[in-house]
Amino acid sequence: PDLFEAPDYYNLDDLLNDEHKLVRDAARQWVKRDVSPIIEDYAQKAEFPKQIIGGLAEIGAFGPYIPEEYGGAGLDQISYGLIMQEIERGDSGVRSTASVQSSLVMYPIYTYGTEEQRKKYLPKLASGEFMGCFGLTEPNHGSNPGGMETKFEDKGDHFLLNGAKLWISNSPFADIAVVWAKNEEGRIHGLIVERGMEGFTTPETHNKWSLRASATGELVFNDVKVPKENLLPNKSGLGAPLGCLDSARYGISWGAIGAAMDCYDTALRYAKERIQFGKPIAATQLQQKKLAEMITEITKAQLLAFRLGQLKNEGRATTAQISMAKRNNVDMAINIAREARQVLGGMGITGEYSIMRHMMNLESVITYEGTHDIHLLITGMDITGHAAFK
Ligand code: TGC
Ligand code: FAD
Repeated sequence: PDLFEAPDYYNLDDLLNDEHKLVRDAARQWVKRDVSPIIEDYAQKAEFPKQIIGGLAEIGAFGPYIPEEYGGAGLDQISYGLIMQEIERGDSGVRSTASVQSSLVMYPIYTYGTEEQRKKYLPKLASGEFMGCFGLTEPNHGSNPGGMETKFEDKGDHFLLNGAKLWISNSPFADIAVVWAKNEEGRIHGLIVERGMEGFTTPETHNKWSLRASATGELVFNDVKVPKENLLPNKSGLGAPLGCLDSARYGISWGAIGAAMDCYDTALRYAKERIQFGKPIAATQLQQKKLAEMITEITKAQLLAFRLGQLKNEGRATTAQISMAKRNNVDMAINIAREARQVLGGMGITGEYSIMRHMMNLESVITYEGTHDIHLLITGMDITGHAAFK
């Protein structure tokens, strides 16, 4: 990791301002120092490295674009993207923790919450004192969250919540959960559920071959009494959770570039050093094809993410534009991981190098936050006007 040089084939740095570079470099240094040296071990152990929570907060990874008065870093969307890129260069599971905290927990509290909720939760989430998770997916409803069965009833002085969520990042250790559930009329609302509420449990999901350094689990609600002041009042309907996904998916479109960069950088260095048949394998046409295509795809993905960041800064990025970038960039990264692994031959399957871990992680990234198929269907709907998933 000490030798890492970020690919920047089209001089993208010229388009970044001083703040972007400062934020990016701080994140890069931190990942190099505190994440890369330990992450393989934690992935092998299938454990989230809790000791990095403070560091994530320090580099502004918890609420990068949340205003400073609520403890956020007050940065723009390009800085947010660059932070995600650098973190995912280390590990997609660590980036997941940051994505969830920022875009799926702080964003809905900031955007749909009351002033009291903002003041109560946001500063603690920004500092990492509180960790959050986001419960949308259910055992019977993944790509189709609108069919959710988790529900809450108005009991006068409180709500009574029942149901279950599956595949929830950070759930096993989260202090709070932003949970999406239907009221008596079938309308979706967000509720803040706190650890310790009676009837609320968070069993961990074991035996994952992917995203092993991130904790994943369930959220189970058995007659949980949720205080009325924990309802997010300012938006309801499926559009509320989908609005959070727009922000997280945008961050992932940058994050995937980080994983791809690390695979490319590792493969390039290895190819230059590895001698077979009396010459570096980098001097063979077949390995050059792999490496040349990798840098081409990374460059295209960088331009897509950068332009999307500009549109986001102007408040003009559409859901369909975000879907295109998430889908393209994650697919780009997983393909690069697969090719890069082959460049390393047998060494590519070991934990001595990061490539196989990235490759396995990206199998989750291509599925969560809307599968590869669903994002294609969102693009299809946008250009044809027909929703093929209905
Ligand atoms: P549809 O009828 O299209 O829309 C329902 C309502 O929502 C509105 N809407 C949006 N609003 C804001 N932002 C968006 N992005 C929106 N997209 C749609 C829409 O206008 C409508 O409003 P209204 O007022 O007319 O009711 O909904 P649908 O049920 O047909 O579904 C559309 C579909 C399939 C695209 C959507 O359900 C979808 O995106 N499915 C994928 C599910 C998904 O992405 N789940 C992710 C779970 S979280 C996660 O994976 C975290 S991973 C951890 C990490 O980030 O690291
Ligand atoms: P399904 O929806 O059952 O899809 C199965 C297959 O069918 C997929 O290939 C899909 O593309 C395809 N398919 C579905 N519908 C159609 C259609 N109409 N046309 C064609 N093909 C279709 N969720 C959260 O709420 N919070 C989290 O923090 C979170 N973290 C996650 C962490 C990990 C490690 C993973 C793996 C998942 C996480 N998820 C989380 C859940 C994730 O968002 C879902 O797995 C994802 O949305 C897909 O849902 P599913 O797994 O139920 O697959």
